Amino acid sequence: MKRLNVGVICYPTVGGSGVVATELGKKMASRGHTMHFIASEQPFRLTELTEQLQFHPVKIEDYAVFQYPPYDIALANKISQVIVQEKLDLLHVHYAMPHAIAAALGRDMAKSDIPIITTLHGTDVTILGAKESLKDTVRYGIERSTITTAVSDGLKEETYELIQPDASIETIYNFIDESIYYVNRKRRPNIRKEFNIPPEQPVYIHISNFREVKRIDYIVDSFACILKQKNAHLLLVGDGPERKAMEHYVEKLQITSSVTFTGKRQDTNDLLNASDVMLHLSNKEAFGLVILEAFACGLPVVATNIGGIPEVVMDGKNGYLVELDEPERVAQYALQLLEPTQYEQFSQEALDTARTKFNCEHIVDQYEALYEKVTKHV
Ligand code: GMT
Repeated sequence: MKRLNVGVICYPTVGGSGVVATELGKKMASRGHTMHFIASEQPFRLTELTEQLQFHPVKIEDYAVFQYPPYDIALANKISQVIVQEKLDLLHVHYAMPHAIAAALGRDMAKSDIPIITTLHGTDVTILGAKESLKDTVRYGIERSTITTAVSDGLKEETYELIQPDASIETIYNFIDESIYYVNRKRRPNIRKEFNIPPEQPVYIHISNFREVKRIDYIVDSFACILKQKNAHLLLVGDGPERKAMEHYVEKLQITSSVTFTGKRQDTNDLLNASDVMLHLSNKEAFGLVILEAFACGLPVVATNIGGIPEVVMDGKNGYLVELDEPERVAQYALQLLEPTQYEQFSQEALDTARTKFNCEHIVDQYEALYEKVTKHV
């Protein structure tokens, strides 16, 4: 297919949508396309810039009359400039708010009819799109896009329900680059030592941005139920608004010696390999990229039956699904999974899920086919 010049708009900081945008960009670059990332900072996973992977920073102007610096407008302005300067063939926007709207505006500013693909990632619809103050804006962003994709059928359905756009939405699942993950059954003695975890003690892990939707309190409650039956350790990896409150909660439950808040870590691969089971108990989740990362390291996952999660976690196969606020049941499954025969079976199924249903090259093919479709007449 023709090699394309693609403008990619995404959030540069830690977060699944930025990770997917960057990993997809890298894969597209390796297929010969030139990817132009347009963002406020260089996306954190975009560690190397090349001829095929370029970065265009958005400069945010402040001025005394502004109550808030207008990032969305500056982004649209940059998009307009990059469309012209780099002769872009298409824009791929990740996370509708405000990126889809800025893309539509930037395209108008450039007097261009360049196609826009918008990928919905989750809270752009389920939280922001659900607000009366933003719903029309999200709908506008979707309707002004040439094609809209969602990262799960669950998110697609929720978008139709909440936003009712006059547009069809296609599901393209998330992926991870399976080749960068590994399985190490020796369970990383260095990590266990760092956190004072005895060699044979089971380790549960949760990784997130510690926002309310991640329901860390539910994870802690479930872990407290596990502790009533078995000595174990909980690694809470990441940082965010809920962290302080959760540290206090763990103290209140008097389980501090069994719980480690690691903060943000780069070595999540090693942390996963030092662990046995992931707990992911969000009350909203369009996909749950971190679940795929756990699978790629052979970890089964106990997760909530919410949003797109049941499309990733197959109950009784690669993990277990639970409803909100049933910590006893989470504990029951989490302990059951440690039983060696069951563990091996679930672990193998988890690996297979990451490598087949969410196979990276297969998903990149689907995006590339969309790129080809929307640029056919360009
Ligand atoms: O969680 C968010 O609010 C933002 C977003 C992000 O940038 O991490 O997360 C969403 O996109 C991820 C990548 O597609 C999905 O794996 C997450 O499930 C989704 N988060 C939610 O729906 C809560």
